[in-house]
Amino acid sequence: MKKATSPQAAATGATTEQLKQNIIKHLHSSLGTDVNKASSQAWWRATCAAVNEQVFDGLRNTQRTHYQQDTRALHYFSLEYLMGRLFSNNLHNLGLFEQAKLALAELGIKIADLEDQEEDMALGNGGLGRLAACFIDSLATLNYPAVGYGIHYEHGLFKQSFQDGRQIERPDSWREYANPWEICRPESVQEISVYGYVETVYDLQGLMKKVWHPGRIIKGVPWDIPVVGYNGSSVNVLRLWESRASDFFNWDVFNSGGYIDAARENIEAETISKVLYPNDETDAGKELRLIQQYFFCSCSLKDIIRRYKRAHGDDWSKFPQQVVIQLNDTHPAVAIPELMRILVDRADMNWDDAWALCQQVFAYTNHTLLPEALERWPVRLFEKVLPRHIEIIYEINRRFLAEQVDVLWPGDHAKKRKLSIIEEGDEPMVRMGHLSVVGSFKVNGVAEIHSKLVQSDLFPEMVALWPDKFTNVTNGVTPRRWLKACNPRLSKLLDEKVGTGWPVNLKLLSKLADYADDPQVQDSFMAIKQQNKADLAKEIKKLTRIDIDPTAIFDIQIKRLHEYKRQHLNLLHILALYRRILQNPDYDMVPRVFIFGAKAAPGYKLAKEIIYAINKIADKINNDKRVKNRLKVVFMPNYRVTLAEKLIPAADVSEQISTAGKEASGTGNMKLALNGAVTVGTLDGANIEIAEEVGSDNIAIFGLTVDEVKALHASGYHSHEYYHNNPEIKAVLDWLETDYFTPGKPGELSAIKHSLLEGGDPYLVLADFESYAKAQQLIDSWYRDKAGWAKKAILNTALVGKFTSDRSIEDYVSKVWQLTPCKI
Ligand code: GPU
Repeated sequence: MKKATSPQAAATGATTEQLKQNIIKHLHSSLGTDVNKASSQAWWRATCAAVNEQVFDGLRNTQRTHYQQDTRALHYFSLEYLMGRLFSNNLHNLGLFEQAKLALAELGIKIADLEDQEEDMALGNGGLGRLAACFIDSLATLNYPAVGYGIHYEHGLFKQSFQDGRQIERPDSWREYANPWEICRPESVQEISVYGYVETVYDLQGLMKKVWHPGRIIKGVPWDIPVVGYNGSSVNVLRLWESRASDFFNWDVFNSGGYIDAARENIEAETISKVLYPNDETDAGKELRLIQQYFFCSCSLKDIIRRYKRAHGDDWSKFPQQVVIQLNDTHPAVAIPELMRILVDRADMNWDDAWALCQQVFAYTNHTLLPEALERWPVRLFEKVLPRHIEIIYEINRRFLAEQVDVLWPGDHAKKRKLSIIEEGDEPMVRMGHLSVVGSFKVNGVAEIHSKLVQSDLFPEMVALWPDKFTNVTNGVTPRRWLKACNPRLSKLLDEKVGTGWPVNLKLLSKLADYADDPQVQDSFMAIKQQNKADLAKEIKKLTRIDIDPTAIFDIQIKRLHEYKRQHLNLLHILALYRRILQNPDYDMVPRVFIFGAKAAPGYKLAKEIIYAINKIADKINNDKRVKNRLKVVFMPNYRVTLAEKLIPAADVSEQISTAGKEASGTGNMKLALNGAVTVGTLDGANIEIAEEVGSDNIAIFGLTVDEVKALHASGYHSHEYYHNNPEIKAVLDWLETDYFTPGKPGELSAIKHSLLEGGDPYLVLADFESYAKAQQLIDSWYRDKAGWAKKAILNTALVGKFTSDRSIEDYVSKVWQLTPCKI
């Protein structure tokens, strides 16, 4: 008997049919092809176009509502947005994924094949850029008026491949054949200036004025990427600026007969947004990078001011009420003197009023304590590129030192030297962190411990000056992408056990804890993990030709390659296991596959040596019959958002092993725990808060604490002692110097050993080795107890609801932004 169709199912049927017709329509009218001969590319583009009909409706409604209600809005300034693919994310957030899947199936198309047509939008390096992407998803989902501002890089993060185990970089051309999700907005073009000189002039009243005569004018062309909130809430925008030569400038050169010169000027202007700097947490200090920073900050501020003036004219009094700007690290800190310049030089506001306004608008997030990542620009570079801004920075600094520092610490020159925005020396430098703190009304770190260290170690005097300025907002990740879309099997189980509200109320997952001991739920949960692992095993075979046992423990370390993240600690432990197996053919261990994903900055030598070593050692171990499949090592090439979405649902063990005090927060740790992986981790960054949430039975903590790290450094750390006192450490380090892993070429892997011994082991790899190996033993013994492990995995998923980026955004709203949601 035929079941009566529910109204909901009927509506779904209608959308499916509608989608189908729309896809065909776009195949014809947008792609100029038809169902019989369309390529997967064409099908994908036609489907995007069909989906965009709804996206653009939502966008128009949202923008109209925000305009009519004249809402206060957040402006997120970030050099990086690591968006990944938008296809399935947009479908999920619009609630259309199942319908689209069905519609395409009826047309004989597998949706997964279409997903693979899309290039990742990789306009970022790592955690900082991905955080920005999660935040704009949450802002739209929670109906907060917000715009993300950044750069429309022509080339995102390089693509990685391996040649004889060494990293090769190739350019990323994500929009070579156009990107269906972006809209160019020529009506909102901005022009900005760089170079030139500053003239001092006096007006009719005899008042001094500074006039900047720019050396070059550059056009910023905005591209808007709609950001679709979950459940058809708001559709916000990510506005990315592309640089072009200004028409005015071209015309000028052209008229003077310099046709070739004009072409060259074009190329120079276009260079600004050409490529993302691939350095993660290192200050490159290059002129072009400073110009990138200024270019997008200036375009964005002018865009904000244009919108404000449309509603409020020349009355600046409501500006701080309407506008809040979040600086994603110090990369956009030049926005502070730029707003001062606009107010003082262009709007003729007096300094005190302008500064008061500025200090109500900016807030700054610090993402690292690593000294090499704290941005400093040579004063002489600033003088050349932004001659007016350096004057403004000097004036901000003069007043800060006279009116704040000298008042609290009268006559204390050491304090002034330490707090000055200008660092004195042979090459005077602008300290962008200092500038950011002085110019902002709030400063936050990204996990509890990190925020404490920002206050105690990085800016203690600033805290003394402004105790209320400093706060914490622990990072989070969007559960829409990092659970619902990437792990559909687990999502379905969660829908059944805790209801369907969890994607927007992640704390609901805690209901799953009630089932942690339920054998049936344990079986379902682990069966899902097993299926995800089988899928990943196939992917690994496809990408690396390596066969792995899908029932082994999948132990995953995915993140940028950095000494402080200690991929080499993981590697030394792998070598120790391998050695134990060779020394004892019956060595008893649960089979384990160690999986890495990591890009190294192209100029970071040791990081690249570590990649090479992992690949060489993997090669040896994977082909050694004596290992009998107890151990496999896989380095997945070209780690990126799309690969993370395949790895994370299949992880049993999550490696979060940074030296305590070095990882500001981490966010991969959250994604892996959310998908039921058990963390092996140090008490660093957000690991500490994850441990608090899941409890000590469900996480393997090891290693020195922040205080112990400090004490060890203070008392004098000698890595040699660990080398001489621990035979296993000595053996594996010496092994690296032989030609065992690189036949005929001894010493090819010795860079790691040298950095740990002669190099002094700055990240305490050897000091933490023994404790790490013990934690790994614990994981091994835990895994042998099937029910016990299932319980731990379930509790990880159940108890990490805190780490949704929705919670982070609500924290920012209440502690920093003071926004009101605006229902569309
Ligand atoms: N982070 Br600064 C980056 O990914 N890139 C950077 O340039 C800087 C920081 C990361 C932190 O290392 C990581 O701990 C944190 O979770 C992430 O930012 C987001 O806050």
